[in-house]
Amino acid sequence: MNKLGLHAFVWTAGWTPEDAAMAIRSTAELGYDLIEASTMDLKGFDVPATLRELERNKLGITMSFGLTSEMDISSGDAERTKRGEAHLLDAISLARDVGATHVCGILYSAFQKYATPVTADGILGSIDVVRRVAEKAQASGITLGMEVVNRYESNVLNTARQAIAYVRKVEMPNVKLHLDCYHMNIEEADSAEAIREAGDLLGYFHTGDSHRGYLGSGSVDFPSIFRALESINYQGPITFESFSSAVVGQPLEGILGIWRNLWEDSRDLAAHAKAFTDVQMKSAREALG
Ligand code: FUD
Repeated sequence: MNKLGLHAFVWTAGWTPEDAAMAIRSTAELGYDLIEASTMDLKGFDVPATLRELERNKLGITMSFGLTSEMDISSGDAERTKRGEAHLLDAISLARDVGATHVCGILYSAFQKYATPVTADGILGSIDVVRRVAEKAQASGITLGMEVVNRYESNVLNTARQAIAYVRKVEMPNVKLHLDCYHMNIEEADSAEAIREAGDLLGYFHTGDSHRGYLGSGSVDFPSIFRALESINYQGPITFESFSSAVVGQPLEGILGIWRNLWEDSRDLAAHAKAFTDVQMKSAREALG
């Protein structure tokens, strides 16, 4: 059974004990199974408060983030690669301490717009680091999701096919693809076919519409996406992600280009996404029966 999740930025860009309590309680109230905490900054993360609220609300947790340019493990630069590896290892410790099942996002490069393509050495360096990080993650039962993002957010994994090749080279059972239909809508010729190609290598899935607003109000073909997920018998998390300038703040606002409000009411947006996803999953199950 897929666990349904909600990205914490639907509620708040912060993670003070008060932010965490509000985001976790609100996510659980709407019937989600997990919250995806965005851990761009590991230092501000209050582990005891998070654990207490997760327990109180019977909610699971996953984590996501992207590396900064100073931590770019695909840069081919020894210092930056070392900083990136240290950061990834710290993130795994944090994930273990809060009981996160998955750590995902742009873990393989910087999370930014690049001006030049990645080099072959850069990719090999990234794969080596991710393999070592995955070994530590494996000891705590954590799956790593390599998020395939559009060309403006990384120059390494922009298509499912690139990610399949990357993950096969990492050769760790807990390193999987993390696909997101917002990004796929930009880069893939056929998003449903890309999901089918990923098959068993798919470990995490983000839903988001073409403008990152209300699900179903943009141009993503959700019925075909959910049928593809059903056809590969995908059992991993499905997390809804949406960004509005009312919440997001820097650095994500700048990286993602969130310049306008697509919604005002977090609760209404999140409740709608849950109901929309339930309907899509049910129709896909019935269609493939
Ligand atoms: C970025 C994206 C996100 C990002 C995450 C970081 O475009 O899709 O999934 O990696 O929000 O927490």
